[in-house]
Amino acid sequence: MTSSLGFDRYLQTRRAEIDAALEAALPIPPDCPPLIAEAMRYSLFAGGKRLRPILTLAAAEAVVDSRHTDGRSRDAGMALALPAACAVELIHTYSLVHDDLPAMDDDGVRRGRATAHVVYGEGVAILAGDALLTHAFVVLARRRSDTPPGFDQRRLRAIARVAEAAGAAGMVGGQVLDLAATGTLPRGEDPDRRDGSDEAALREMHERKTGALIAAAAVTGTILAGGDETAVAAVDRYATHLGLAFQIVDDILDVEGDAADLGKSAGKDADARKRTYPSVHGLDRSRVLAAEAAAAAREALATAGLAGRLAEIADWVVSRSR
Ligand code: GRG
Repeated sequence: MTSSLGFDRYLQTRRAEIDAALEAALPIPPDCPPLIAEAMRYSLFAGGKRLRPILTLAAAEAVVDSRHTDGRSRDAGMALALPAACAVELIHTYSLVHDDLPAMDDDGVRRGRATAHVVYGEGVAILAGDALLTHAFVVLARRRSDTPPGFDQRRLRAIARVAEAAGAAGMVGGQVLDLAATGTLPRGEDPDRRDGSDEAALREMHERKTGALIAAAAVTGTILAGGDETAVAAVDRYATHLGLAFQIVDDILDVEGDAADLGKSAGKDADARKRTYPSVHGLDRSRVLAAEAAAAAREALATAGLAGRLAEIADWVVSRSR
């Protein structure tokens, strides 16, 4: 039972649960070569916040709690969301491994340790990212014997949502916009180089690059736990605002944060002359925008009568220092 815990303890409990599920879900030799198993674990268990899988579980929890079920049904409902929690963290970790490559952001530190390509070389780092991404769908699609009747429909819907969020319409598309915006692509007149308003371009890039997976994390938890369409729509709105708040804070932390706290290099956005919330709006206005987005996230929950930890997660996202 996690409903009576303080928020920090709640996060710790959820992280332990997610880490145990990830550990159990990862391939091990002889099912795969030892090196790829090691490289996948290296980046996955490097101390990430686990925001996305925590969102998945918190959304599932909000759904099961809205039904006022007994403890056993509550735990069973939550367990249905655990594969999606693992899947979004696997995909998120893959994106970090690839983002840090010399061909992209070329970063040497992530989650407080040397990046995967520094330790394993570029080839293995690319393959570890590929394997993390692919394995996410193994975990999501795997059938368990104890799932309720009709669950396959929910599972398919969750798979489609996660795939869309990770692909060309979501994270991959956002990363392309990011590369195009820094002007580093070989083509002079790139169609993805946006000349319109800075604000609209910035928003689109973030909605795709980080917002889509954050929204998918929360929505799949809602779907798998059996939430109705009102709950799914409300959580979708909540997580879309939350994703924006998260990204604004990420941009602020890149200016003001401490590299040791962040576990990655700070000041990279300014060095790369990237368009960010502080560069477009200034720091003070960016803080106001983050707070407004978090408030809008909380309001979205109220419309569906969803309680639980999602509102506290919105507060955490804007008050975090890493
Ligand atoms: C390579 C397809 C591909 C995509 C990369 C998400 C992404 C796209 C790149 C990450 C670069 C970056 C720093 C984006 C800003 C927001 C972000 C995703 C920060 C890292 O997420 P956290 O703070 O990290 O949740 P932890 O380590 O705590 O999980």
